[in-house]
Amino acid sequence: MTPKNLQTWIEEIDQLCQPDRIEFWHGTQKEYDDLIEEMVRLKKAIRINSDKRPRCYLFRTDPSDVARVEHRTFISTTNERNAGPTNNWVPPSVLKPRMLELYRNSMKGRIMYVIPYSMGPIGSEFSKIGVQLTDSPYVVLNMHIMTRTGDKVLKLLENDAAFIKCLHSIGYPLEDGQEDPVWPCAPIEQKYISHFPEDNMIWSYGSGYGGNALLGKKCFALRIASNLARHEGWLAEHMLILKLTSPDGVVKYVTGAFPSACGKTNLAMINPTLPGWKAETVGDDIAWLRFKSDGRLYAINPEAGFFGVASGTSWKSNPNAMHTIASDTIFTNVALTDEGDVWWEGMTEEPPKHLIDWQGNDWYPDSNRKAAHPNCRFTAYAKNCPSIADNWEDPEGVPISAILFGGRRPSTIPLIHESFSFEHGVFLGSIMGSEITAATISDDIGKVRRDPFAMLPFIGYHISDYIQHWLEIGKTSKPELLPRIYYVNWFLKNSDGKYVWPGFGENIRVLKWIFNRIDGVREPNMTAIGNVPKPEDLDLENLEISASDLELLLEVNKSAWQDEVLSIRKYYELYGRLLPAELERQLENLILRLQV
Ligand code: GTP
Ligand code: SPV
Ligand code: MN
Repeated sequence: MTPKNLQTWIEEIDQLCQPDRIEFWHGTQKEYDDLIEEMVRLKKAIRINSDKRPRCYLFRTDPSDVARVEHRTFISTTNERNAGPTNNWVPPSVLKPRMLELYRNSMKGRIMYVIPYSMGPIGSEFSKIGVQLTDSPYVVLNMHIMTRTGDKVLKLLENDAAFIKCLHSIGYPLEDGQEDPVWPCAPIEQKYISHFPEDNMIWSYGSGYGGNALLGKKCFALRIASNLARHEGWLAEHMLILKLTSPDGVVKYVTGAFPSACGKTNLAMINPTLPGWKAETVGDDIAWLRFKSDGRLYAINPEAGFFGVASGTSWKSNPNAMHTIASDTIFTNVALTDEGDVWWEGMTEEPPKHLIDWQGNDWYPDSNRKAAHPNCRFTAYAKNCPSIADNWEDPEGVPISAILFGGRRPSTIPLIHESFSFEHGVFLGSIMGSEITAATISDDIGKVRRDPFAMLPFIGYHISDYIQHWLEIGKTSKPELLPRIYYVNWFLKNSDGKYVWPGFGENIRVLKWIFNRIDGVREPNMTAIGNVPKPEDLDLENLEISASDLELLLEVNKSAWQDEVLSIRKYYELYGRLLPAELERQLENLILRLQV
């Protein structure tokens, strides 16, 4: 039985969007198999050679619909103040009528799917329910992998329980007899990824790709959830969750906030190169965190799958991901080999002699263009990951000992530094910067931008209130129970423009130092910006690294930091008079320390 509040909403959207018919997603494998078969029959999906990769499929999107569209993403609050300076704002009184016009008859000629889904393990006290209405079968298939879907979730909505209303249309109605393109979507200026926190509602129109369309992910689990978290006293963050076991059998959990395409999935699936260390995956993109009565911060992964960057993923860099995507995976915008398998840049050292590129054209190594789109992705079940932790679905979550911030910074930021306190850690989160990656559509890819807490595109409210919320939540527990905060940078480059740090499995060396620091076993070098390892305390056994490279990795260059301070000062102007006093204090202290 459909709950009455859900039924009423479905009828309203049915009237508005005029789909040919409505289908409920029950969440079974059979439905998934039937729908994907239908996609293959309609030539909207390509079956990957099942001898190579059973039950895997390739989708190719329209070249205009390949990543999140930040400039078309809106936080729609009555007052502009509540969206703040980092979000695009249009008031609901303007945005709703504009979008209603677009939604009118937008599902003609299509099926509207009703997908009840849970973010977080079903029935966990910390999980939340959404219902997505969508006219995109691709979205349905992806939601099936990325979230817990179907009847078991619908059951939780009995008694008219509240849920997040998520409306999605690709914005491409079909008239009778009109031919359907392979990837229908609306032109960029008609795309809207809109959030109405006052109504707990998401309206997405015109895009079928990733975070624009899989509404459980960035729209719900970050933008809407960050609003709920702020009022309910918890945190919704763009973080991986990693379980680490030392050779002595001691377990610690760490989270890491790195901007899009900056290494979360890779760190979450790290294959440690140091003997005796074990790493297991709890989550790779989003963490919901809250303090429990023991005073510690606990995290759950609200997702059930990975929507991971394929580019750069190889047996060498991320074997756990390669195992995960060996079957039952949806690939988007990757290249196709002559054997009917998938390929992308970085998967093998030598590219194949011939490929079909992500747009369906012949490709040769001398073609002078990428065979796969830089933001090509795999959608795979978390449960298929060989490094998944056995307690990854623990409804209580896992206790966090350390939080890592990081990003792509070719200079200035050392390999690792430790904050002096929780407040200093919040300051480090606020000044995070990173090169813009292909995970968003932008003309500025490669330029460094400030991306506080890796949440710039995902904070659903005012940035100052967000920072203040972090500061306040830190006061709800004892300092010694709070997670320690670190800043890492795997992406330092030398004067030849090459990465100095080998990264990937070797990042365990940095994690080991953190592990020891938490236990208070190693004294660090105290610098103006934070605590840096003494070179002898970084385990470099069996790693070839020159003395000059090591110096570069651990260096705090005062003149570069003088420039950094000016840039932070400029960036803080964005906050205006709402800059939290603690950030101002931290910046002044940094300036003083740099003068010594
Ligand atoms: P989103 O899914 O967009 O949030 O990305 P993510 O943060 O999960 O990034 P991911 O782990 O998918 O990595 C993105 C890219 O960075 C891939 O091409 C990786 O190969 C590369 N990468 C990840 N970790 C490292 C590292 O330690 N060193 C270097 N050099 N590259 C890395
Ligand atoms: C990101 O961009 O941070 C992603 C990919 O994880 S998407 O789901 O498209 O947001
Ligand atoms: Mn992400």
